[in-house]
Amino acid sequence: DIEAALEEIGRAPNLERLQGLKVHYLGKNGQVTQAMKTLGQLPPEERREKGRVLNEWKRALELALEAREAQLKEQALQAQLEQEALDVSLPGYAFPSGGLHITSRIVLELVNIFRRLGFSVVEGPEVESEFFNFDALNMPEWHPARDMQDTFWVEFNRAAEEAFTIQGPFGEDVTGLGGAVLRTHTSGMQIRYMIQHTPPFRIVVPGRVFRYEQTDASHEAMFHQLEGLVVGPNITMADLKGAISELARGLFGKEGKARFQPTFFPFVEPGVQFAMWWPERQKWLELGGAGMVHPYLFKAVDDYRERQGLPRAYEGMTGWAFGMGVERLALLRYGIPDIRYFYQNRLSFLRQFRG
Ligand code: FA5
Repeated sequence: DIEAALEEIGRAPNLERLQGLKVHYLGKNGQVTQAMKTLGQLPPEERREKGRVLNEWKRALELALEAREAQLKEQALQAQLEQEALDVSLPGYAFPSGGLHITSRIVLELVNIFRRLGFSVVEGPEVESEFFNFDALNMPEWHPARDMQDTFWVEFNRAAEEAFTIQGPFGEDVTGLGGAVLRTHTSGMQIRYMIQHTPPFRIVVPGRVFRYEQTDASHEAMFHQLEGLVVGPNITMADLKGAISELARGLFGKEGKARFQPTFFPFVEPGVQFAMWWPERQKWLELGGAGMVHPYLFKAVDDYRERQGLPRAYEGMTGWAFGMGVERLALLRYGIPDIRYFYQNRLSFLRQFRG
């Protein structure tokens, strides 16, 4: 009964049921399909007449199925739209989001100032050979200046950590060059970089350093430094003053300026400590040490290069270097009362400096 079939299709409550009806009438074993298969057994007259009717039914059923399917889909869409309607007046959810640590932000700020001045940014290892951290920087074992940097010594359990080696600038094993330390400053990278490159160049080296300190409000056992190194044929102390002054302006605006006072580090001659003028508070901030690269370093670097089969590259060169405390700058600039807040990971502190 075609009328009943069409009506049933028109009332199909959902797509699943509609699919069932489609199979029932038009599927491989469906009623219409089956009926068409029997046509062959009829006499020609009847066959033509019945064939025409069956084809009409088939077409009618197909149209009805299509129409109902479109209807059902439209209904489903409407229902979905209603359900998912967006109430734009509802307050939103606050998603917890992370932020950069205050140290990372200051490091990025510093590094970006130097990038604008044409410096490259490089990093070095935190577990360092005694040779790069001290000896090559003109601080032999007996040198009193080693006391300035109370040191964490690292002892390898050779049996358990056979695989651990300290690698030199070319990946060579330098574990044998004295003991191993947690680097006490980023200055060791001066040596590593010079061995690996030929002047002229300008680099800054941000990094974590470690000292066996009695901690207090301005001293941590782990903190960060930014090292700078410029080497070339005619580099002078005036260039150093210029770069540090530019850093001061980058940090504190055009009223920023720098002050040098003589001091001693074994790896520079002459050596200075430098401070920056903080216009807002009208005071000087002591930030780090600097000076002209000591000729001893050039010699140590060239000797090392020669041992590696490389030509000497530093005769006739001059250069300057500086090293500054990253947390120290943050302490002063933000008026943070105690450096130990930095790494206690208290959110109440960290959130105040979220970037
Ligand atoms: C040095 O470490 C030298 N390598 C700096 C240098 C580099 C001089 C290149 C000349 C040429 P010093 O020990 O003074 O120097 O440390 C540099 C800065 O690190 C200090 O000015 C201070 O800002 C910071 N600093 C030192 N000790 C600590 C500490 N325990 N906690 C936090 N910051 C520190």
